Amino acid sequence: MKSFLDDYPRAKDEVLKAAEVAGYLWQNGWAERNGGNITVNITEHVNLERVWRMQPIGPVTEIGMTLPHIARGVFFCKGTGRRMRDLARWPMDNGSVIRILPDGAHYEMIADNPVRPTSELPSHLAIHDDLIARGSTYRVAIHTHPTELVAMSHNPAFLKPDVLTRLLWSMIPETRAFCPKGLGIIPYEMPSSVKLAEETVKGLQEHDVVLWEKHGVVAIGNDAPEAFDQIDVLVKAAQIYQDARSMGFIPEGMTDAAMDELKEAFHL
Ligand code: 2HA
Ligand code: ZN
Repeated sequence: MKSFLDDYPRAKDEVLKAAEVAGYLWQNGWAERNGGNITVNITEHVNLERVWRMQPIGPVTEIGMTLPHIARGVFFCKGTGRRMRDLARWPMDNGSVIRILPDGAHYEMIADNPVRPTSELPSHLAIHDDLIARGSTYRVAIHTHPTELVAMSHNPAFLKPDVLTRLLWSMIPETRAFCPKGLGIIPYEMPSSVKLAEETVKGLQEHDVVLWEKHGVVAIGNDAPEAFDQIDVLVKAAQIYQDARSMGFIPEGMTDAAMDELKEAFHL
C-alpha cells in the first residue's frame, strides 16, 4: 500500500529517524508496554495545498488548548496505546499523520491509518507551538521513562533547583559538554493534563530535557536522534552515580573548577 510519506522523502526521513529512536527507547528499557511517545513536526516537508485537499480519516478532535503557531501544521504522532517496539518496525501502523485545524484548537487524522494520537498530545503540541513561536529549529519531542532518572525523581532533595543538573554534570565530562542546559524539573502533575503541558513548555524554554517527577522525561531536538542523545548522556551520568552508590560509596564528582573549564572549552 502506498504511504503518505512516499510523496515526501524528507518527511519520511524524519519519521524513519523517529522509528530508529523508538527501537533504542525499547532496547534501553525506557518504554515498557505503551510507555512514551514521539511527535515530529513535518509541516515544512509536505505540500500544504495537497494536504488540505485530503479527506480526513477520523473525526475533528479537540486538543484541549489553543495553539496558534502550529495552526495548519502537519505532525507525525505515535498512536495512543501503541508500543515503541512496534513503532520501531512499522511507524505508519503505530502512529499517524495529523493536521491542525486553522483555529489551532482541533486536529484531524489524514494518513495512513486512523491510529489515534498519543495521550500526551496536549504536551507535545504545546511544545511544538512554543518552538515555532520562539523561532526554534527543533522539530521533534520525545517522552520516555528512563528508569534511573525516574528513580532519582523520588528523592525530594534532587528536585530543588539545579541540584540534579549539577550532580549529573559532575559524574562525567561529556554530560556537562553535551547536555549544556542541564535537566529541568517539573513537579508531579497528572499525565496527559493541560497543566503538565503548560509546565513542560516553561521548562523546555530553559532546558532541552525536563524530568516529570515520578514519571519520565521529555526531550526536544532538531531530529529524533538529537533529542535521544541528550536523554542518553543524562542517563549515563545517573548510572555512574547509581553504580558508585551500589559499590558502597558516594561518588566524589568533578569539581566546580573542572566543570567551569569544560564550559569554557566547549563555549557553553
Ligand atoms: O503511554 O507514557 O505518559 C504513554 C505515556 C503517558
Ligand atoms: Zn509517560
